[in-house]
Amino acid sequence: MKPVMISCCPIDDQKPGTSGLRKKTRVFMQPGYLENFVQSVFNAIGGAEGKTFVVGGDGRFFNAQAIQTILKMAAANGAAKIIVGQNGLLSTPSASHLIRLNKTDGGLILSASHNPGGPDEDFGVKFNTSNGGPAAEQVTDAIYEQTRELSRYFILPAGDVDLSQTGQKLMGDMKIEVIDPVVDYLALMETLFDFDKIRALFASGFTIRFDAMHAVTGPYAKAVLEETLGAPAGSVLNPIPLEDFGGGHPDPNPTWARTLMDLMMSDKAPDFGAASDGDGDRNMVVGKGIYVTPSDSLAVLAANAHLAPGYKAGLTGVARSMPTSTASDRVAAKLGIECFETPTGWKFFGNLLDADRATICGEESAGTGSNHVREKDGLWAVLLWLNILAERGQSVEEIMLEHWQTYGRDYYSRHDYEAVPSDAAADLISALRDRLPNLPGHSFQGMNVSNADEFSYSDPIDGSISKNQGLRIIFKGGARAVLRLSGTGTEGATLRIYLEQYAPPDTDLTMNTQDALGAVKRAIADISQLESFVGRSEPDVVT
Ligand code: VG1
Ligand code: CO
Repeated sequence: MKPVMISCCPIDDQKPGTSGLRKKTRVFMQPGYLENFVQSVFNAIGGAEGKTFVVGGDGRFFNAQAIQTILKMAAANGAAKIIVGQNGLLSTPSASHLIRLNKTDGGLILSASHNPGGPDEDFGVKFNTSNGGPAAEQVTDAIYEQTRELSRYFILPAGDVDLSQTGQKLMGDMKIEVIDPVVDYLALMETLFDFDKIRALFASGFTIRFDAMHAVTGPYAKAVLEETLGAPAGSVLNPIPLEDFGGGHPDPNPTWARTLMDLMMSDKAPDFGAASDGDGDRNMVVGKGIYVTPSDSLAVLAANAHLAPGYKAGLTGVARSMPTSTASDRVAAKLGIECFETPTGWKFFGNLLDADRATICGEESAGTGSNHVREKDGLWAVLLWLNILAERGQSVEEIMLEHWQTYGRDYYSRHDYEAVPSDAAADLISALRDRLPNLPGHSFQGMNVSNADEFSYSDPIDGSISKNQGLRIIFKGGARAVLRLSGTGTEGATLRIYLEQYAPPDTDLTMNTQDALGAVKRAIADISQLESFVGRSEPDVVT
């Protein structure tokens, strides 16, 4: 069978965002649209000839069809082998692991992560390089350039491959290995955590509810938590991946994981609650009656990681994205290790992890991970929490209180304004950018600005510079507001306002978060003229 060359026209809207290319599913389903991007990936990395890739996705609508197209294109471009998850399923962290384990040339992950799925919702494609991590900006820039000049792509006119059974297949000359998505991932987790201790914890009556939100972590969580660690059947909620995630947003935050939140705040709450997102890289952690902000979770995991076998030797450093609270910086200082502040998006942690400068990384958007893979990893975070709970024998609430009494507490919340007209959002940012130099020394709603700038990152490993990564306004008295526009949305703009207020250990550590942030919220609304640009003063999503 011979590859067919198809003439096509360049497409100008395929610039990868924070995490790959995300569009409405129907945009991806247009003839040639996915093909254009996939061929551009192959071209940007010097061709697919003789290479091996991992391919899988979160099972959302169009996943199965897109995988068949990618297989046929990889075969036509001369790829030697593709490792693909059974039924096309792979969580993002397990794809990252498989890329590393099998020393492949990279992988294509099909997901729009926490965005809803279905014919009228979102789809996405992400390219990860041979270190297992999301392609760095230099690579995504090269892909984008290709998409805008492409004139032809290659595809094998082969029939679809049956991905429902594991085993070896052939497509033309290309090998296809269909694997169980869970096996290698589970084996990796066993090397990091004390499974016996966690098993004993469950055997002692400790209860958990893990909401897989009808997304890809269902099969992983069932295999790990229920079948391996002995959590009773039914501990994993919504375990079956559905093409439309049952109509929900597979986004583990207090707004979209409402059912779990309500349960955790009720008198029927289990000891531990957790949820994960569409592609399994995010996690939400909730104790009985207490929500743990992702920024705090990162800090607690960093402070206690040495209790798990995989991190017994200690951490080399901790990295967080800029909008993430500074809670983990204080842990790093106490441990005497480096801490790093990177732009939003996991791709910026890759160099630090590869160079062993950071062991644990995290983002305020419910992403935590370590050097075991090059992606954030939802189930990994849950297992590290369980290992810590098993070792310390305390509740989540007790652990949080002790942590705050030691390090102080960062009251933290993100306010999202969704579907804002793109022009209005851009105007707000540019007007605020212009005002930044004049803010320090002035007071707004009783809050005094001490510093204001636009974040720009210089990568300590390769020296690359990433500009325009968010506006930060720092106030006297330990408050901070950060504003940036989302790079993962598919409709209009999403304005993210990140609010933070530090409370030292000897102050009130048990305030209501939104109350504690009231002053900084009012100050930033005033400074940014929020209502006059956006026409609203209350957010759509509060995390
Ligand atoms: C969001 C989050 C960011 C995260 C990214 C991808 O990006 O803020 O922290 O890395 O999603 O996560 P943005 O540009 O919309 O703020 V996922 O779980 O979509 O792979
Ligand atoms: Co995700």
